[in-house]
Amino acid sequence: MNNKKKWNIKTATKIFHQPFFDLMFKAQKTHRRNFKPNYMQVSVLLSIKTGLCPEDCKYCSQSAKYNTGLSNEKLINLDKVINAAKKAKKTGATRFCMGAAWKNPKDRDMPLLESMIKHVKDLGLETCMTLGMLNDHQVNRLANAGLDFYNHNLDTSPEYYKNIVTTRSYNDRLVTIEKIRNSGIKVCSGGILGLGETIKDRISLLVQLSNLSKHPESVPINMLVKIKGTPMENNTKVSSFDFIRIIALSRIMMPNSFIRLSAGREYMNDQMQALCFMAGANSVFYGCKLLTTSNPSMDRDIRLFKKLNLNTKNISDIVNEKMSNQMYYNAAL
Ligand code: SAM
Ligand code: DTB
Ligand code: SF4
Repeated sequence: MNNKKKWNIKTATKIFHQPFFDLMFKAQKTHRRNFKPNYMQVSVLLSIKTGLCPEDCKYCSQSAKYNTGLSNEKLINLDKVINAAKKAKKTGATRFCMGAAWKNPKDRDMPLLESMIKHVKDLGLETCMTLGMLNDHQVNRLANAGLDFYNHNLDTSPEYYKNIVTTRSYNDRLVTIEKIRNSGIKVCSGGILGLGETIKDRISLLVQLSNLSKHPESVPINMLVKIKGTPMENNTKVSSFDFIRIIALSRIMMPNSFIRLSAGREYMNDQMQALCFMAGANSVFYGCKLLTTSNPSMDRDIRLFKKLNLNTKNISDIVNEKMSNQMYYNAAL
């Protein structure tokens, strides 16, 4: 990851527009050189503080600027987090991601956040948090508590960003990502497709991500989930093939990163998801809820993983022919 190639829009655009099967072949070859081809990393997501966010991200159900009908919730207590993490562990997830609708955490919240990290790690899960912008002191505290990953997305190109968020700048995001990188916490950073951006903006986002000081270990690619009440509620749907091409290009540009097929999977059929996996996506959020919106049910995902013979680290231990759906659900609940 350190001897990485420097990417520019011209070269990346040429690859993006290759004939579809040539692009898929190149992405699959890159994937097989760097990863086990039939392995899927699974993370479970939990919202630890919901709604009333002071930022104005035009796609988000949680911004206080839009009337989305969301029920807001203050920072939840430790027991709720531990219980959710135990359930996640039972279902075979290997990483537990905790998200808060904040511009930045307050110092008074840090002790609770640190306890959440410690307790979740004690269950044998990797930890990830996404809490907004961080100062140096906060990054160090999270690193010392043992946080494994921090999610902080660039979302779109630097050129298009001001059309999506006005309460912070692209540079603010880059600064926080660099702080995380320097602290030793692994970086999770990606974007969303469907914000009204052009293909060039999507490629420019990947150029930004691939030219960070080190590639993010994890790159979530979200498909916009249209939220009623936000300025993006009537956005045009992204073409499926353009979406798959962006996954393939992400794999080629960041060959060692886990590419996560993130929000929007609920609206993708099995064939679309399989093409995304073939293009190099090797990570998903698992469980019927993302932060505030829904995700495919676990049994739908298990059926899909079985059809594709995909292994997750633990799921193959609990999902086998002898286990009835009811037993599986009991384990998952
Ligand atoms: N508040 C923190 C922040 O913005 O960094 C963390 C949570 S935020 C919900 C994490 C990411 O989820 C966003 O950067 C965005 O990429 C994605 N996201 C949020 N709402 C979405 C939506 N409606 N559709 C698709 N992705 C979404
Ligand atoms: C990311 O890129 N996608 C996740 C995670 N990082 C935190 C969040 C998706 C949120 C989808 C909308 C919702 O459920 O509110
Ligand atoms: Fe707040 Fe994050 Fe939603 Fe933006 S994406 S409004 S920062 S919760």
